[in-house]
Amino acid sequence: MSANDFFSGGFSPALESVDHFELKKSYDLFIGGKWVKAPKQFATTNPATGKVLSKVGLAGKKEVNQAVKAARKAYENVWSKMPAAERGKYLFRIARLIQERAREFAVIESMDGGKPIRESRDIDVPLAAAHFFYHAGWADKLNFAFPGAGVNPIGVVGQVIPWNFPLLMAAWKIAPALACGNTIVLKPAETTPLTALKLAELIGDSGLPTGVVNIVTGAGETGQTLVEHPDVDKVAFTGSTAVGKAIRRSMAGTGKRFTLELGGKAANIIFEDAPINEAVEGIVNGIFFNQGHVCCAGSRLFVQESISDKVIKKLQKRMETLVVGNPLDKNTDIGAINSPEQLDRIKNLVKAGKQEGACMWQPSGGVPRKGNWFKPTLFTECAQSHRIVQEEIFGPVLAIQTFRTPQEALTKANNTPYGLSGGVWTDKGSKIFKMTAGLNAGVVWANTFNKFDPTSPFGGYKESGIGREGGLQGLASYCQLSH
Ligand code: TAP
Repeated sequence: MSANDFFSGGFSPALESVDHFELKKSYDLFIGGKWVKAPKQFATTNPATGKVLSKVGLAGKKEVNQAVKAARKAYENVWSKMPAAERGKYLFRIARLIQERAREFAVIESMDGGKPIRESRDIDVPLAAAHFFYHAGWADKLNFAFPGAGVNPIGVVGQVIPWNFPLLMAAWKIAPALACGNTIVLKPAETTPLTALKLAELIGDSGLPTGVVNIVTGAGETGQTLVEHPDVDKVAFTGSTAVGKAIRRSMAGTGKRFTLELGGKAANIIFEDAPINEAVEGIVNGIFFNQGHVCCAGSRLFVQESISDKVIKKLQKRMETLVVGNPLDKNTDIGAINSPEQLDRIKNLVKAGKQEGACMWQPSGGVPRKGNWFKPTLFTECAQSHRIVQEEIFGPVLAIQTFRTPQEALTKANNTPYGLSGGVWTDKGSKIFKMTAGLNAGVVWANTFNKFDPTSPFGGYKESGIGREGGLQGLASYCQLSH
């Protein structure tokens, strides 16, 4: 496929080059510091073109067991015994290596996952490095993080991550676990294994003692084998609520520690006194960032009735300018949908939205002919009971409702099984305090959206999960604290 097969929004293509790194034809599993062949392999494809990028190993029971054993050995013989300041040095080294190879990681992330290069370059990769830097700093200061407490590692941690932020989610999981003295077996998502495997290469280059980090690729079954392994002391899972519930059931009675970071259906609430143009940018960023494949996406918009016509008109005008196209083009705002399965899920929920009586609008621009694409979409005339209002779509689809009073906005915003994130746009500080305190969500942004920082704990309530990642709260979940 040539650059011209993609829709460019009228701009000349500004393509990121792909000749500065090497993708191997196939990748094995990273176990005990070695590359171990799996009995079977599966292909990982570029969702923008449908082309196979590489083949990766499918880890079965034997390989997962081998990885857990390697992690146990490294835990007992090396990592838990190493002076904390030495552990910190490895984390600093990994952080710096990510920075050095940032361009390579960004391009592979966009090719394997479909997200725009601007986002992988400016958000995913720098934040992944920032997570290693942040946790490197804590490694020898854990007694100051939890004053008065005895701080010990937990042991071997089984980590399972989703496909929407593959490298960043790996960093969120690996950095705090290592800083606290644990060893790891990590399973990336089936559709986006490549940056985790590149991270394995980098970890090898960093000289990290063998077996401290093991990376096993595979599908859901590989993840299940890992989280159910009897020698895993803690499970850290990020993914859908349905799988999170199944994992929690399977862990009942095992005594394993766990954190579950699950789905969301965030409310983005715009008051009539808000700075409207900024709020419109916040709405766009809230729902169309990463094609809406974001757990904390502002997928439900609540606009105060008095300004709803104005906001919707401005939003539609802005949506007309969004470029949907080649993820490697620096002009692209919305890249490819991660997989045909996810595209089907989006299409089914959009169909349900229309059937249930909501009113759909999409901009006039086209989408590329080949690959997985979905136009940025908004729905008005939505009811609280509509599936598009209640269920996580995980795509570039926004459900809009209106409200008259702050209390009405809060009641509607909290009427979902989820409780991950939210946003409030208003000129009044007092309203910000009232709304943020009233929203049943783990993370709430005021006059901004989708801002992430390693110092800030992230996580949800209700069906959005249990536990936090980032900040002191995230650190605590990788330690055994005794008082
Ligand atoms: P899932 O289908 O739940 O998959 C997540 C991971 O779990 C993948 O690696 C998956 O492997 C694996 N898996 C599947 N079945 C499993 C099982 N029975 N036992 C153990 N592991 C299993 O989610 P997804 O579609 O990849 O990701 C989207 C979801 O993640 C959304 O709901 C989103 O909101 C949520 N998410 C939440 C957060 C936070 S921080 N709350 C952040 C990002 C995403 P395969 O890929 O091979 O199926």
